[in-house]
Amino acid sequence: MIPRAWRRGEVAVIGLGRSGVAATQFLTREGVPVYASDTADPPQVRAVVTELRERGAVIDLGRHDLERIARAAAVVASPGVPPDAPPLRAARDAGVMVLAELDMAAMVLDRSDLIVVTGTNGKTTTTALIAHVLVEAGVSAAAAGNIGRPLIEIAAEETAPAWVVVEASSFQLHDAPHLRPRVGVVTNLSPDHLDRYPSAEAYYHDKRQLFRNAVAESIWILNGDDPLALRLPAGAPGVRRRFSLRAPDDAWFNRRQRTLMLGSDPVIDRARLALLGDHNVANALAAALAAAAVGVDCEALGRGLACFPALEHRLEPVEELNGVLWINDSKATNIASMEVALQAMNRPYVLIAGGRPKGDSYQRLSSLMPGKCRAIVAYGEARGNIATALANLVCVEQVEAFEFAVQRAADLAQTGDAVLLSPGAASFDQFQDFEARGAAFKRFIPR
Ligand code: UMA
Repeated sequence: MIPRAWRRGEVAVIGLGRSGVAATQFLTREGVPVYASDTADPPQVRAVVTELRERGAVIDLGRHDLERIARAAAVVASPGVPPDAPPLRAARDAGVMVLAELDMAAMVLDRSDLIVVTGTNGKTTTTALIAHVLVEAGVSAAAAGNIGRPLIEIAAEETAPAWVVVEASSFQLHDAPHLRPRVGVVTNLSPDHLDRYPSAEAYYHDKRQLFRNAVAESIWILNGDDPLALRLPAGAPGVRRRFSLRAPDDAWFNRRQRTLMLGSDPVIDRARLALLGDHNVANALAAALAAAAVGVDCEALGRGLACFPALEHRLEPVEELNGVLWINDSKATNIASMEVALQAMNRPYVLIAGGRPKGDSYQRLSSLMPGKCRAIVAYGEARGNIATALANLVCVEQVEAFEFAVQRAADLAQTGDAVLLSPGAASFDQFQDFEARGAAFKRFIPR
C-alpha cells in the first residue's frame, strides 16, 4: 500500500539508473507526484525521460535540488548513491524517510512471498539457481534485485509470482525497514566494498538488516562453514538451516560419493551439476535448502539443479575445441574472484589475466601457483603487476592487446587443457564493461 501522504506531497527519487527509472515509472503510474534527479546525465535515461515527463514526473539531470528533496514526503534511494551523499543527508537532516527502491517494492508487493539472498560472493548464482529450481518444479517464481531487474518492476506487474527470489546487496539492505523475507539466505561473508564502508563491521551491519523483521516462522539458510555468516543473525528469531561442504549438515556435500545431500537424502550427483568449482556446490546446496523450504521435494530439486545452465561470464564453459576447454570468467574483476576460479580448475590450464588493476595484489595467488597452471598470458594495464607478483612461480607472458592474449593462450594450451579467462582486474582499459570483454573472448577463440 502506498502511504496517503505520498500522493498528497511529492516523492523524491535519487539516481536515475535502473532502480531510479523503474521507481519513477511505478510511482507515476500510481498517481504519486515525483521529483527524480541524477547528478549525471545517464544516456539510458535520455531514452525514457520524455515518457517520464509525460507521466508528470519532474526530472532534473546534472544536479539534485536539495531544498526540494528536504520537503519531500519520502525519498527513494538508488543503491549506488552512498548514504552520506548530499541528497540523502539533506533528507535525513529534514526528517524525511529514506527508502531503498528495493524496500519500497517490498512495502507494496503484498501478493508475493520473498526469498532474500545476500552474502559477499555467490549471491547472483544462488538467486538464479533458486528461481530456476522453483520454476522447474512448477512453482510460480521470478528473480529480481541486485541480479539486474529492479524489484519494483515486479510490483508494477498485473500478475505477481507467488515467490520472488531477491538478490539484496548491502547497499540495498541499508535502507530496507519494510523487507520481510519468508526465507533468507547468507551465502558467505568477507570484507567487501571498503571504498564505501569505513570498516568491514559497517558492511556486516548492513547485511544484518536482512534479519530486521525476523519472526519465529522465518527460515534462515546459513553457510555452516563460515563462522561470520553463522554469527550474522545473532539472536534473531526464526529457524536456522545450514549448508556445508565439509561435514554432514541440513544440506551437505558427500565428497566420498560426490553427491549433494539434504540430510540423509541424495539430491544430485556432482557430475550432473553444470557448474565448475566447490563454491558452486555450496551455492547449489543453499538453493536446495531454499527450494525445500518452499516445499520442493528431493527428486524435483535434483531435476531442477541438473538443467541449470552456467551463467554467462561466470566460469562459463564456452566450448571444447580440439580437446581444449575455453572458460569465460570475465566477471572476475577482483583477485578474490580470480582465486575462486583458480581453485575450481580440475585440469591443466592457461590463464588469461589482466585489464585495469584495482589496487589489490596478485601475490595473493602465489599459493595456487603453479598448481595446474601451465602459463599465464598477462594483458593490458595490469600485465606488469601480474608478472612482478607471479613470474618467479610460473611462466608469465606479457602482451598488450586482449585479442593477442587470446591467440597466445591458444598456442600455449595442450590437448586436455583449459584456457581460462579470469582477469582479476577491471575491463575498462580496453572494453566498456566485463560483458563486452567476455563477448570479445568468445569471438576471438580460434576456431
Ligand atoms: N547518482 C546520483 N547521485 C549520487 C550518486 C549517484 O544521482 O550522489 C546517480 C548516478 O549518476 C547513476 C545512479 O545514481 O546514474 C546510480 O544508480 P545505481 O548505481 O544504483 O545503478 P542502478 O542502475 O540503479 O543499478 C542498481 C544496482 N547498482 C549498484 O548497486 C551499484 C545494480 O547492481 C542492480 O542490478 C540494479 O540496481 C537493479 O536492482 C549492480 C551492482 O554492481 C549489478 N551491484 C553491486 C555488486 O553486485 O557488487 C552492489
